[in-house]
Amino acid sequence: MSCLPLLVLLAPLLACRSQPAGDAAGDTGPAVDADADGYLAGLDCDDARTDVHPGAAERCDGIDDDCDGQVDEDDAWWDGPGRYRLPLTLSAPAGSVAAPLVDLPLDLPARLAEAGLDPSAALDSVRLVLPGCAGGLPELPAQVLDESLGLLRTAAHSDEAGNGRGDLLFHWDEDGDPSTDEALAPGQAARVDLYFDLEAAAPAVDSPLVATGTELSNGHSALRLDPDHGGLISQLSLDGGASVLDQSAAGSGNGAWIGDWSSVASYAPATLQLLATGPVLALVQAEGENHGLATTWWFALSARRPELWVKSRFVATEDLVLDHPGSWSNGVRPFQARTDGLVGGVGTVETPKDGPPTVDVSTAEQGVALAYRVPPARIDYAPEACDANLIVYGHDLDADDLSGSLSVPAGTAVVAGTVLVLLPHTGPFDAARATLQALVAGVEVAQGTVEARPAD
Ligand SMILES: [Ca+2]
Ligand SMILES: [Ca+2]
Ligand SMILES: [Ca+2]
Ligand SMILES: [Ca+2]
Repeated sequence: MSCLPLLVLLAPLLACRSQPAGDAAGDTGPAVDADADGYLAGLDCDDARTDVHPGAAERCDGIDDDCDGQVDEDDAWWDGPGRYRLPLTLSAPAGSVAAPLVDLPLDLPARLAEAGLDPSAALDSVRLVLPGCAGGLPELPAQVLDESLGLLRTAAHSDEAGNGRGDLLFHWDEDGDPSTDEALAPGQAARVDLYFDLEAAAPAVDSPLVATGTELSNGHSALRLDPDHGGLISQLSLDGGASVLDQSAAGSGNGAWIGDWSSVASYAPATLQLLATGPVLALVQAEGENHGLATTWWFALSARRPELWVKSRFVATEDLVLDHPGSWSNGVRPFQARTDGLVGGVGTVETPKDGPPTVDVSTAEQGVALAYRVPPARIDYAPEACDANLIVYGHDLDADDLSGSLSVPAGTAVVAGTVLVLLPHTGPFDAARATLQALVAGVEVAQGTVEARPAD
């Protein structure tokens, strides 16, 4: 084949490439750019506005800003100053929970770097907006935990403050109106857009959360923690009713308990510290030491839900030996409770095939249901044991044989970080079972790709 026909074909293309861009405007309209936005009138759907042109940010303003023929399409940008947007897709658990709490681990520098963008955005510039101009792009209250605890997730996670990594917490709210609680239907997916790199502060939010170092309440649940007894729960009540839970009065121990009947956490004082408060979540840390274990508990209550989240971590402060570490009487207990407000209540333990084990103690009027969101490595239930209110126990130690004794060097995380959900409820457990299981399953969040806002 000769090269000549190919050269003949290429000649017009080469000629076009050498022309100034403006000379090509004859095909698309008059060679004027009245608003000087860089787009000639034939391409610009409004040549009198510099903020309207192909590639401009589509905003919820009743006009077609980006000249694609669609007005206020679904991916329109929030009319705030945020430079970046990260689409989030929420996926509902199998059960239904009104206004479920969502905990999103967030690493902004990594997400920006993936998109080839400036990775310096600050974590505290994050805002959440419901997409869709028809809904008015309502902003959802959100809260960032820097130096994250990985609150609703696995092992303890400490993190340098101010490095753009942390946890974002919010409640799903379909209409952005916190006076109404909507559920994600089982299997439903929903989108929220996370905007960041904003200079404007988030608007103030009325939050029902009240938090001190020793008490948390939100209009649903009220929690009291006792610093003289391990920092543990001395009262958890619902809707002003009687207490459904009391750890500090437990006779045989709470929390860390390793093979010594006298090692009762509630006999040891603890230091309580309010780590975070509102608008979404309040979080108290209780630190203590008991029989060779440094114990830390985190108690979290959110603004719109009655359940309490309890995370625990126990670390050996000296070389320890656990005798019979697989035995319930000598294992480490991440949680134990008495339910003094439920005298006459009967414990119900369920181990369904398709969900997490749950425990409930209820009267006909009220009760408290419990299940692990993040269980310890070993978990068991002993409702038949001498203390009928022993709920769950276990530990995270990795050992081949838990039938003998187990050496635990100082510094070992005996319980590396469990997360228990406590759901106070009215009526019998039947009414609360599905909610508890959905809480344990949690809302899944898929992060999309970071987008940079187009220029106006
Ligand atoms: Ca224009
Ligand atoms: Ca628009
Ligand atoms: Ca458009
Ligand atoms: Ca609502």
